[in-house]
Amino acid sequence: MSSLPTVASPPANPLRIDLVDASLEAVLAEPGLLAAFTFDATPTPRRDDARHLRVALAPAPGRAALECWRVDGPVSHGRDGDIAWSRGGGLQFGALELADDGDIEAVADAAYRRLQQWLSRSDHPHPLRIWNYLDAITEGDGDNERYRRFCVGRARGIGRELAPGELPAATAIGHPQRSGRFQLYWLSAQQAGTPLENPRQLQAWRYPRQYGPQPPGFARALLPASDAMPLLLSGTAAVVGHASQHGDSLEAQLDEVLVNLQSLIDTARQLRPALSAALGAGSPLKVYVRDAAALPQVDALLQARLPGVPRLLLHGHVCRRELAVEIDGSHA
Ligand code: 3EB
Repeated sequence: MSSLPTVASPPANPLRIDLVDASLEAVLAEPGLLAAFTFDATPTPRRDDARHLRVALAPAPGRAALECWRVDGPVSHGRDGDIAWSRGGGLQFGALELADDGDIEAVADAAYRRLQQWLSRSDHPHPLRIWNYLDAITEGDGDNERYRRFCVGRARGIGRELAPGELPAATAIGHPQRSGRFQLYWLSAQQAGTPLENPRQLQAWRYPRQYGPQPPGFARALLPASDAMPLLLSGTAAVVGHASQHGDSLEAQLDEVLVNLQSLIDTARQLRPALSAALGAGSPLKVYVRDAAALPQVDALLQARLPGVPRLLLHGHVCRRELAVEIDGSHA
């Protein structure tokens, strides 16, 4: 019996996501820099480099906050009307910000219509990961709550029902301070990935009517086609089944979130056993905390639970009033 030689081919879609302590100017000078994010409560939009996005969320005091996405270059970038984009390594970053005059349903409809149109004409047509940041996310009662209106507009803008196998991973978080803007950004790829669900949670697209007329269309995580890319974790809160847990305890919510994240890693490892078995140095997390005064407590709890895991703490509102904390990130 002769053994076949193994051919080492370069990874098709390598992406590295890191939280770094560096200057924005230094990272924008790197040839393989796909996107850089800074976090700042009241940023003014800047138009000097399409790869730089200022997210309107304040970081925990005293923390330098810079998130970088890097590919094996080269990267090109530019603007196409209201969309800022960059592409390289089989991946594409895009960002769209629309003025939000208060009708978030109409704003989300317009934004997703534009996104769908843009992706459909793109050679990177598969959205892997989408972030949504909007003002006053839990303002309004019942079906008039802005997050629920956002879900209605998002679904209408997409214009067709997505099959479970095409759902991207996503985050939807509220700006604690009114910015007057809806911020939407995404990572898309030439190759589609595999959306994953969490066995501890009901699929969000199957949420019952009590959460609004339009269930949110996202997958709990997404495994990109290339095994050189990390698992992409959606915004994860203390939801089990469809119900919020531990409304009276931030600490218990945080622990439930960590169980949910571990469950997603376990699920992903059934498909990709080479993924690390637990959150670690290759798992940068963004931690959204509703109450700014609780940021030091959450920081201390995470330092104790996950000392080696890079984290960025942000003041952000979760889309259900009773939820105090949500975490998203990636896992290599
Ligand atoms: C949840 O589990 C929390 O509407 O795109 C998390 C991630 C949440 C994405 C979205 C909402 C979204 O339902 C909320």
